Amino acid sequence: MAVDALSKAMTELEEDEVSALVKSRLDGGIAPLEIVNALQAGMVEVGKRFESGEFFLSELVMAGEIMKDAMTILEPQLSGGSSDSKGTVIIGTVKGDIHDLGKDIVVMLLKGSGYNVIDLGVDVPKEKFVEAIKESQAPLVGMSVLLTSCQEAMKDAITAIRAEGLDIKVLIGGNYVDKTVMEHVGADYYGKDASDGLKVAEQIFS
Ligand code: B12
Repeated sequence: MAVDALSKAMTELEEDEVSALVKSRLDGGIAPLEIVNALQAGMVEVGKRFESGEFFLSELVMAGEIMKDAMTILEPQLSGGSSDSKGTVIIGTVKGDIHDLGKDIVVMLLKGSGYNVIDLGVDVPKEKFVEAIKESQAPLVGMSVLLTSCQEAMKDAITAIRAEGLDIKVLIGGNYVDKTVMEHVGADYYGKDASDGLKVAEQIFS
């Protein structure tokens, strides 16, 4: 199958080409989440090249910067939607993990769909999740993880939340997250992408 031009430009770290394609696709009426999917596919390839030693950390950093610029173009479309508040969702990337681009897309989409989002940022310790849930009384917390080495930190955070007896649903997401990870860490839901996250929120707040 032919590789999408935007995915390819992302993988090849062609900064100008990425922003030009993002803009032209938006102008052409392509859905922002479809554009995100193409960027994400390009990122997965960047990850593979990093893993195989073809790319170094500097290229990973560069890819992150290019993605951030693309998200700046996409943000008004993703988070500019509704102004009414459907409820509060807490979200954060788990302790030890500083990847935030995917989480930020989930945040944008939830905001754009009318949710109030408390974004705890990255490298979030379990205590911070617990504190934010107690303070806000939110019924849903989202956790993001990209490093397999941080899966236990996610489990610890969920265990800490359950130990407090808090009435909250836990939604997890990240590049490798699936049903097995969800069951292992004791989460209630998992999402493969931002729109899965939105579907879970719609279900909980309906
Ligand atoms: C860019 C990048 C970086 C950037 C991050 C910049 C930033 N601000 O986030 C930088 C350079 C900082 C970085 C650092 C590192 N990285 Co890195 N990184 C990547 C890369 C290439 C892309 C990630 C990304 O942004 N993708 C684009 C977004 C849009 O996709 P996404 O994150 O998957 O999010 C989507 C879904 O997963 C989902 N989602 C995500 N979170 C959530 C949450 C919820 C609730 C829901 C519903 C959905 C959801 O929705 C999103 C939108 O659709 C990945 C490769 C990959 N396969 O993912 C490696 C990767 C994750 N990194 C990796 C590694 C090893 C590292 C480092 C350890 C490298 C090093 N030697 O220092 C460090 C770790 C730093 C740390 N402590 O966290 C490995 C992890 C391997 C593993 N088994 O754990 C990967 C997989 C690369 C690889 N194949 O080797 N990285």
